[in-house]
Amino acid sequence: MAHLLVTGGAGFIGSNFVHHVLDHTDHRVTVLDALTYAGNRASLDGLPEDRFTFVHGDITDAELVDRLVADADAVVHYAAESHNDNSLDNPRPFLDTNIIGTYTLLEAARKHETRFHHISTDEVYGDLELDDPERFSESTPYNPSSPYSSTKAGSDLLVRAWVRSFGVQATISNCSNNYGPFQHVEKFIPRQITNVIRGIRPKLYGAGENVRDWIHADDHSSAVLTILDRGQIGETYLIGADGEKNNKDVVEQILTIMGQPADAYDHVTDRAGHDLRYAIDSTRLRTELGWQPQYQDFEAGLAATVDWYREHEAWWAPAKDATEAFYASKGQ
Ligand code: NAD
Ligand code: TDX
Repeated sequence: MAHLLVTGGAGFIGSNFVHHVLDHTDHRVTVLDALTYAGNRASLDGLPEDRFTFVHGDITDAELVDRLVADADAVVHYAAESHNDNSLDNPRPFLDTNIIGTYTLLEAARKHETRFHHISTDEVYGDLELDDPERFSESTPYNPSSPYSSTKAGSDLLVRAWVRSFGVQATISNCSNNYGPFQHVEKFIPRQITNVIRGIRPKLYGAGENVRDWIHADDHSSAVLTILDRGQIGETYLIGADGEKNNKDVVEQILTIMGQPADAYDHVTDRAGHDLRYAIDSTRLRTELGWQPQYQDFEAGLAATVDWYREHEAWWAPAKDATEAFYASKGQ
């Protein structure tokens, strides 16, 4: 039994991880989360009180972070500003949380010699042509496009430097696009599902040919637990489930699952600097650490996600109008 400090545990992937850990291990979990617009305390309702503690606070608060890291066996660092469109509108919070926040945690992990796992994204590698036979691997050079992905790339490099210069016991994972329950309505899949529920037509950026490599959030969680258990200190592991789909196909699948005509969506203004394609080669994680994804059927996972949003309107409704007003102001 170990005590994990999970930063950003009230967000989408962090909350899925906390549920996964409490369901599948006997670890104790403390969540540190600032409850920004993206954090939702309700995503952590009903967890066992003897194994779960919630701390409302900021990862840039060095004194608080020091106290919490001192008390943990390992830190799993999910907290971030995570949305590309927000980073194009106002980059500053991305620097504060993704760079200074990661630095603050690393300093505490260094001081207390605490095991550290850093959660990152495939977006640090930039993008691929649609017909490129190569996928991203651990040796792909960094080439981020957006303020979001450049601050994630910066945070990854800080972790590598703290491993090499100070001997911090850290691992890094870079994962592809996640879907599943508890994802904020600003993101592509929940935005379109909740649009259809509200009678709004889905909005596709540009022609919709951009490809994302989808993985269920629960598979991301099992991969992170595997790396925590068996990952080699100082190493990076790419997490992906061979789920490449273009955005147009995903919107059409959502409409079909929800009983609407497959062409009942609008094309809207494209994202500035929009990455064309992400694709992950997760061979290393599978062969060296023996991890396998469980959700191999994207359509079934998507249908379950549609059901979740239909059944949890009280969870997402408070954020919906403000999110759509933001997009409307950008012509999106
Ligand atoms: P999210 O935006 O849903 O959640 C982020 C959480 O961090 C929120 O609960 C928020 O309140 C918290 N937070 C933000 N700033 C904070 C601060 N300064 N101090 C404390 N807490 C703070 O994000 P997500 O989609 O769950 O992503 C989680 C992590 O996974 C991020 O590091 C992201 O880069 C990475 N990632 C995401 C995806 C994806 O598809 N969403 C894919 C690969 C990697
Ligand atoms: O309304 C939309 N219409 C649309 O066509 C939205 C919100 C998005 N899109 C497109 C843009 C992308 O090509 O859908 C794709 C997915 O968009 P997002 O959900 O914003 O995700 P993305 O930009 O790919 O980044 C996500 O995956 C990697 C997460 O937000 C990041 O945190 C993670 O690092």
